[in-house]
Amino acid sequence: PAELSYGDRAQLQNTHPLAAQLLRLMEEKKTNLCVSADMTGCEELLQLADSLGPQMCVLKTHVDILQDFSPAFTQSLKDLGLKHNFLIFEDRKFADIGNTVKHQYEGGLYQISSWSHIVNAHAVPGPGVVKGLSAVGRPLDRGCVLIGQMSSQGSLATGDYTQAVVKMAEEHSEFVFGFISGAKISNKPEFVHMTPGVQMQSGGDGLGQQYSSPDDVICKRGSDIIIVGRGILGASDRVKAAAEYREAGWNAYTKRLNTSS
Ligand code: UP6
Repeated sequence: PAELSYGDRAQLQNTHPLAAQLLRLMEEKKTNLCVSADMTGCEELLQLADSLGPQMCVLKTHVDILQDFSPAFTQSLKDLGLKHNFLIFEDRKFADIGNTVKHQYEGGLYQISSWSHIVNAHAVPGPGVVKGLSAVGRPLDRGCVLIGQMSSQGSLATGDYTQAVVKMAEEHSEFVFGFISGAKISNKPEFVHMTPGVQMQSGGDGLGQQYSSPDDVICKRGSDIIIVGRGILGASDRVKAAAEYREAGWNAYTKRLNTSS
């Protein structure tokens, strides 16, 4: 069957409202690039978000690596998200019992639920992790992606585990709208797949990371969003690099649409 466009999928009955917003903005901005803003300073991160804002659909953070975190930083980040029309994804990888993740999501120093549209979780603890996150996130119209596969060498998230993650997502689709995975792992078009471990050249980083190209990830393996960190952050001209990843990701998507019809 012909593949649905991002815009078509935004309109499906079963698409989570946040996924619909994301798919719509991807279609409008013509980008499936998520920038992984793995910086250690707030000002540097905000500058990056402002300069790359027009290129991306999602900005991904690791807020616990910032040396100078402050609540004012999250307000500025939210403002930039509105200015450039991107969503914010705190890559917290929650992996504890429901009651604990509830506190980790809502409270503490970072108050993640107050500024991050998207969070992710490991399915290892069982459905309680989703229920705990959902108790905080649903009233705020947030959404979650489950980690179905990982890009790192020797990952244990494979095979039956991955299938169990898909089932857990389907059973909690009021809050879970997609996956972190190397490939499309659910055939349901309302789910969004996001893939880290992307660079133009294949290879790795000496600490287990393994890279695939935008074309492999989006066109061959059927994922929806490329997550790129050092491929952009390590470039001498980050705006140019982001534009190149954006173009490569979008070309791979249009190629997939054209070959499926
Ligand atoms: N990430 C992975 N692989 C996964 C899940 N998450 O690399 O399976 C995250 C990392 C990092 C980013 O925590 O923030 O995606 C990848 O960065 P890179 O492009 O610089 O390798």
